[in-house]
Amino acid sequence: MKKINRRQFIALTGAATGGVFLLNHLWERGESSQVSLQAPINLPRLHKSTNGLLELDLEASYRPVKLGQKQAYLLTYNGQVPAPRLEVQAGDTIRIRFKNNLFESTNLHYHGLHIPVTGNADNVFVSIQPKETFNYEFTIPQNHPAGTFWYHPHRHGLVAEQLFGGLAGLFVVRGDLDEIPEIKAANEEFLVLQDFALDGEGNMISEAHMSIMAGREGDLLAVNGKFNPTFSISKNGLLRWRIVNASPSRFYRLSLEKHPFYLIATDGGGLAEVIELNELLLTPGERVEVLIKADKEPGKYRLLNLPYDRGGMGMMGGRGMMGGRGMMSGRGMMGVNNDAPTILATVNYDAPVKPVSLPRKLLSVPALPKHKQVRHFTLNHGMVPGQGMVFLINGKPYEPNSIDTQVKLNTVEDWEIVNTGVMDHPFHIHGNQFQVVSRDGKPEPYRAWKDTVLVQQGETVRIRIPFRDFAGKTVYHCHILDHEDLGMMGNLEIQK
Ligand SMILES: [Cu+2]
Repeated sequence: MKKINRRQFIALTGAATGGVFLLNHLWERGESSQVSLQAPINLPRLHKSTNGLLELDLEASYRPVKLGQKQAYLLTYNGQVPAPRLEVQAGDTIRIRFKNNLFESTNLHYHGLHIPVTGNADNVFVSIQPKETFNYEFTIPQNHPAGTFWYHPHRHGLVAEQLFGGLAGLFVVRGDLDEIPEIKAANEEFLVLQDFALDGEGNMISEAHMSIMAGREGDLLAVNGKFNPTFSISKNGLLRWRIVNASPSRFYRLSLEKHPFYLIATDGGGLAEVIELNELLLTPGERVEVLIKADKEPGKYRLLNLPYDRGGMGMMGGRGMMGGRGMMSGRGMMGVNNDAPTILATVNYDAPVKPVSLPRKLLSVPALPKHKQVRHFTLNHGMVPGQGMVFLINGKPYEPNSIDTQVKLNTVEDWEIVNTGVMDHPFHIHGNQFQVVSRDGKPEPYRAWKDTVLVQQGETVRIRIPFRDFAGKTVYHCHILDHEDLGMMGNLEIQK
């Protein structure tokens, strides 16, 4: 049993903001001068539905975990970072008995799933207090696309710190995409990309030391909780990677030495045909599925994360306090060098493999019917008296009790999202997948289902979104989760 002191407790609960009341309360009651860390637990890393049902207990708690060879003290689901993978099929019912053993309130968001946004389903307005349990229950629609989705906390004000603590796991819906012969034959691997900032003892570094305005980043880049893991390609010659960016702020610009990526799916599922790409830019929340062909000299090839400048705000910005190259450069506090590629993983094949073909056709991605309504959203930041720096949609910071956007169920709308600020903002909408129509007036080269789209500094992105099946209140927001916590979110009401 590890004991931590008050300073460490403040660091791990991020008590500088939302947790401060709870923290003082806890300490003042003198429950103990030390807060206990729970012992490691050993639970399944994969939960699959059987006979149409996936039932499990999920506990959020602060626990010791191994990150590679490093001892770390993180926020976990069932003691794991990343959290256990959940796998279901369309039509399945999911029951999660969720227990909050954190020191602050939390909840679960099922990112990308098309399920009810109300009640005990994908309801971000639920707030589960410490020691409370909550029973999530929902059914995946019969016509739900197969794809790579994920779950993470979405308690407004605490989202970034809880995700940065490690709370994220994959939620896979299996279906038609998995049955395409070439895809079925490929080695399937999952890559959960997370970054962490730890001190020498493995404790999370306090948010007071992070660049919250830019969006916190850590210098430790983990793939499935490991540093530079190796993925082998066996004789069948094809590797299928299902990748999620589960970092709160970090963008990943991925490149595999000497190998292109063959994109087969985006956030909401399969494409119509394979797209060849030399680089993949994955902003927080986004997922891709790619095939990799083992058609070069046998050997080891590095998966690199290349530099990417997502903008900044002068003093507070991404280039740091010291003009970009000093001790404080980068967005974390650990002197992240933004200019050098980082090795994330290694791909290995020992022997030559026989040439394999890629699938010629994937799935149908129908065009959406012409929009009835165009809405405009402007993303920026600003100062609000008493609140300091806030992030804004249409000039306003998030107001929990207001309805910012009302739409009608079973309609299709075009949303035009303009970024007038100096930082990139990945825009995420809950509950329904959309298609990107154009960027700065240039038509998107291929149709794909998305729930998160990057809107770069100065850019205008137009998306087309159908509101299907489920009425109720939900949200849209920037998926740099510090920006979301600092106001860049709006309430969306889908009316019957
Ligand atoms: Cu943002």
